[in-house]
Amino acid sequence: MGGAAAGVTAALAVTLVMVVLRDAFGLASAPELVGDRIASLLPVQFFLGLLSLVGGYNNLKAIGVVGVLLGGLAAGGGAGLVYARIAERQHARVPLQLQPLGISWRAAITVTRLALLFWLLSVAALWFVLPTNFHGLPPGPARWSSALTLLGLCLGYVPLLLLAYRILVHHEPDKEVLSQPAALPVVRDEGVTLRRGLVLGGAAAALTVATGLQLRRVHSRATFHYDGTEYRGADVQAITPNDRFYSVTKNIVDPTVKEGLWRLEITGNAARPRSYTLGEVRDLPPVTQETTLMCISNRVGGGLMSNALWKGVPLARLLEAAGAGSGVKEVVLRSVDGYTDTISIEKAMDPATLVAFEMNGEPLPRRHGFPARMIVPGYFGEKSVKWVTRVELVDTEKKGFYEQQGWGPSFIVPTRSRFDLPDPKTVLRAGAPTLLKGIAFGGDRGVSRVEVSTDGGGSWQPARLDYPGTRLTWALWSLEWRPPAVGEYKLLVRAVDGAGAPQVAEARGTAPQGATGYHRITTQVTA
Ligand SMILES: Nc1nc2c(c(=O)[nH]1)N[C@H]1C(S)=C(S)[C@@H](COP(=O)(O)O)O[C@H]1N2
Ligand SMILES: [Mo]
Repeated sequence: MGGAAAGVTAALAVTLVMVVLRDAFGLASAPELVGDRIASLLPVQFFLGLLSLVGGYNNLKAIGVVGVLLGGLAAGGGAGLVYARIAERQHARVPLQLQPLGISWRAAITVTRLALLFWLLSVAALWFVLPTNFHGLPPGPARWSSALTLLGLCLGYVPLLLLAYRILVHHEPDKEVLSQPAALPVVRDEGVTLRRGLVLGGAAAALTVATGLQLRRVHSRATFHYDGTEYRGADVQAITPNDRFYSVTKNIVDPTVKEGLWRLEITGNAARPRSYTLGEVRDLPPVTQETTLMCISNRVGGGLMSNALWKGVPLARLLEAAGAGSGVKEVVLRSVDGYTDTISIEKAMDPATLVAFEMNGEPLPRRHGFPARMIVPGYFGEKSVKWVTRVELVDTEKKGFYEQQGWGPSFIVPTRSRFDLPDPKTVLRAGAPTLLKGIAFGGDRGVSRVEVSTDGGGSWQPARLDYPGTRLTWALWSLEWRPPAVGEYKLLVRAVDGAGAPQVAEARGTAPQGATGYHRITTQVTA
């Protein structure tokens, strides 16, 4: 019992240090690393099942954090038990007060070995996610600093355990004992034990409170408040304001990149690999390009899509400067948050594929990838890696964060359209003009036509393109409609892309290649 209590207390202290390091230096914490590692191992259907079971990504993230923190405390308690066991056994033979500092060094060595083993196993298990640093340290140093942080936390646990155990179970050396060690009673004064128990309990409570306060601070900056933000409804504009742009992130707390630490590395199979500072990227001749992004998990009619004006540098320029090798098939895009995704070298060389550093005339907001993100038109949003820090040219086919779960293999956005008006909840009047409007998006193929049906798909009439958009953006459409009579109406919308290909009518779910089908709403019309 004493061993477990001491172990949990020591693990609490380690947890507090971990949270402080995460906050102060962006050093990835165990829950983040473990969460990312496990996430990419989950098959997509299982992942989606989990999401609906726990009620969304936010809950899954929160459960993951709590689970890993509790797991750490349990591991700490377990190691404390091992320590106490060995210490007590040793004490029966050679009283602890005869050991230097009253500590069972044999037990300490065993626990140190356990801690090192735990660290080695962690580093092996987490190797692929170790290149993560939320302040923007490049992947190489990020990997080593993550590994060293874990080492520090594992080894730091040991002296904390020794201290906690010694506070709880102290064998007072006295002259008598020293002269006749064999006569030493193992049993301790109960009053003393209680007092010592209270001291340790107080320390544990204080650590819990301190950790809780620290976690609350972290929570105020967490992605829970905005992950899954949608942009839809009556007031949708052609260009989405930055603070309303949809948001999807794997992170619990998004990166806060320090400009000075951040680099953009072009590595891999290249004649002239190179690392750019933010200033150097900004000094290259920029392009400004309007592009719509949409998440693969955006359901038909959903608002996980937005449109912005991005300023940045075509990735092709950086790759040309680096001299991509002839065998290169793909580029791996890596973010400071450990997220990765891939695009073919052809897509990477497409002049519309950008490393963007401005969004609607402002530096990228933190949650949208400051200081730089990829913009990969025509593909689902996950390819548009935020906080990008490395572009690696590879000769083989690699899989990105979500791709490993089994999403894809195609990430090309299918054409889709949506109603933003009428709101299905409002009741329309027969004979009164009412505005139908919405968006249509054809990936990087543009939108040439939008049609609306008010009779469940029996007949179709063309809508007006109020904002035709560009090849890379959505279009805004509208249509004035006078419901002819009282009743229930089934409204449908469909689009034709810029190449003349009609939107796919067949309904399919978001996994694994994005949803298709027509958006349909039912409205009530009264007299
Ligand atoms: N580094 C990083 N990039 C990322 C993600 C992420 O979690 N980490 N999420 C991706 C997903 S799934 C989507 S849909 C888009 C969302 O970009 P936004 O939040 O700027 O709208 O970012 C993509 N890029
Ligand atoms: Mo996404």
